[in-house]
Amino acid sequence: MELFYTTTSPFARKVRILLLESGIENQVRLVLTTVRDPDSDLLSVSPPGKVPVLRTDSGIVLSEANYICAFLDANYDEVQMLPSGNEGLDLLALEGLACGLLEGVVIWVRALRTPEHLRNPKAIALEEERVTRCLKAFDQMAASWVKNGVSFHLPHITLVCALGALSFRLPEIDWQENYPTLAEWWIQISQRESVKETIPFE
Ligand SMILES: N[C@@H](CCC(=O)N[C@@H](CS)C(=O)NCC(=O)O)C(=O)O
Repeated sequence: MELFYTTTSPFARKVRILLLESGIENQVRLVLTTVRDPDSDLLSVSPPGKVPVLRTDSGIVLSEANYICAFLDANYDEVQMLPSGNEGLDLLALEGLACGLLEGVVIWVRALRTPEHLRNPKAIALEEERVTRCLKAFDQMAASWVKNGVSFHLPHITLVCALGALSFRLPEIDWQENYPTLAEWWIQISQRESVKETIPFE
């Protein structure tokens, strides 16, 4: 299998962390690619031209991080995206929140990177409010995560990717200052090899 990725993409990071946490990273060849680039090798593989993309051994091209994770979960015993039963349902609900935060962060960053004269202040404020609501919710939840020790399932991976993107793209937004419990969890979780190995860089 081949995983097309960039070092900055939080969506690709999600798949990379899942591979590392499952111990099957050696079964996948990582292909560093470029996006928003007319010469990118990715375009002939996947017309949307977004990362991550997974090309399976049989040549099927999968895009969208969540579908790639679902494929890995269904095909590799080592991968356990979510536990079964009520715990799994709670984590599925949490995964929805974490995906909402991740998308919010990406859209907010994109809106802020638009040249100033083309910016839409209402759209920017809306995304900022979305991110703020999600961060508040996670800060409250993080109290029991910090107290009860580290559990690390799919929503926690997604949350790491969202917080990592926020720190990487908008370091001036000091979320750790405003959400100290979440920051405490972040410090604990940042010790994991899968998290350290996938820190975004340009
Ligand atoms: N919904 C997609 C989003 C993927 C995505 O937007 N990736 C970004 C990098 S973070 C990308 O490839 N952007 C290139 C572009 O917009 O052309 C997923 O979950 O995989």
